[in-house]
Amino acid sequence: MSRCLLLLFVFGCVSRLFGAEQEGSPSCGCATPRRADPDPAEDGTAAPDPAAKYSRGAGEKPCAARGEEENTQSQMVLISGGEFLMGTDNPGIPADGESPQRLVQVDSFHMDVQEVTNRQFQSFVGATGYVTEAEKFGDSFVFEGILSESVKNQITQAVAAAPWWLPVKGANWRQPEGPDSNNTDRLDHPVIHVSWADANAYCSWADRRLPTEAEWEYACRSGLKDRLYPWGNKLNPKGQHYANLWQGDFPNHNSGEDGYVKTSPVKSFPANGFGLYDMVGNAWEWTSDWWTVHHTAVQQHNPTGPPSGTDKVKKGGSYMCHKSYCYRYRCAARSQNSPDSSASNLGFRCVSQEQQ
Ligand SMILES: *[C@@H]1O[C@H](CO)[C@@H](O)[C@H](O)[C@H]1NC(C)=O
Ligand SMILES: [Ca+2]
Ligand SMILES: [Ca+2]
Repeated sequence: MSRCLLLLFVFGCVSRLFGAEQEGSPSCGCATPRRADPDPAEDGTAAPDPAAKYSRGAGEKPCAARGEEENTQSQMVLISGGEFLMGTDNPGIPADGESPQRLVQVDSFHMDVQEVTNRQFQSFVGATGYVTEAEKFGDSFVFEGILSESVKNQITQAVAAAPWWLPVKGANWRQPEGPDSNNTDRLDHPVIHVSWADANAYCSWADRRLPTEAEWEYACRSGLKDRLYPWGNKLNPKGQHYANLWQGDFPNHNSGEDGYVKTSPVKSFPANGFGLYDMVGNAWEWTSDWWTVHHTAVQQHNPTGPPSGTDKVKKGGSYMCHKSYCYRYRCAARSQNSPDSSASNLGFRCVSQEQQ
């Protein structure tokens, strides 16, 4: 958790500024902008774990909600441990730290077959009263192309490097495009506008956790070696769409050839070899790792990323990704956001060591 956010809890609200993403490729169309941190924490591990109070052991959860909640949890699949080549020596976006390709071993774990949905997140909020960071801040980033004219007209502030991202007052997981929208017809779509802490709190409540980047990438590759996508090297085998991405000219025209111009219901596209859906595309997915672009080439076992940092790693790209701007719907691809960021294309899924 950033110190900025910690201050919010301790001293009340500090004024926040929005800033464009400073690092990485300037042509990066998919990476969402961040909430600017006026006082970046030198040590991200110093903050207490805000998720702890939502874990099952915390004892504050109303019992009545348990039954419903149990039924809405994602199915999980066993991902048998093994070794794989993480990253790539042919990076699509070198500045993102996709290389070097390196031998990594991961132990067995279980993974949600799908992104966490609005329905699932709703049962978490119903049981705990959890309030997301976007709701506390009062705004979240929404892609301009999916906003109504009336909401768009009220916004004066834009992000210079990525003008298609607008900070929308009242945008949050319940109101994905702001106050004149709702998620009632999208309960089986991935929850979006959730920060890293929100995602971490959900997984903790479900007796799960966020995947490490290595676990996520191992699961994405599903046993295939040196392939770009979870299913192989061809984006559209036999003319079929295998993920919810962007077709057309980014950011002006999304033809929706794959059936969706925004998020899609989870499991709308084929699963990968491990039985996991939407590993690339639909919503970006938070991981537990802090961000760095420097990786050791030495073989690693269950790597967890740097001990501290200012941004968290997200994987898989989203419905906004097109090769021309955001060639990040590959298993090796990666991007970053500050942990308190939220946006209309960023979600998560959970993993667990034990069978659930
Ligand atoms: C939710 O939005 C839809 C349109 O997208 C609208 O028809 C419906 O009335 C809204 N529901 C609520 C409860 O506001
Ligand atoms: Ca699409
Ligand atoms: Ca995804």
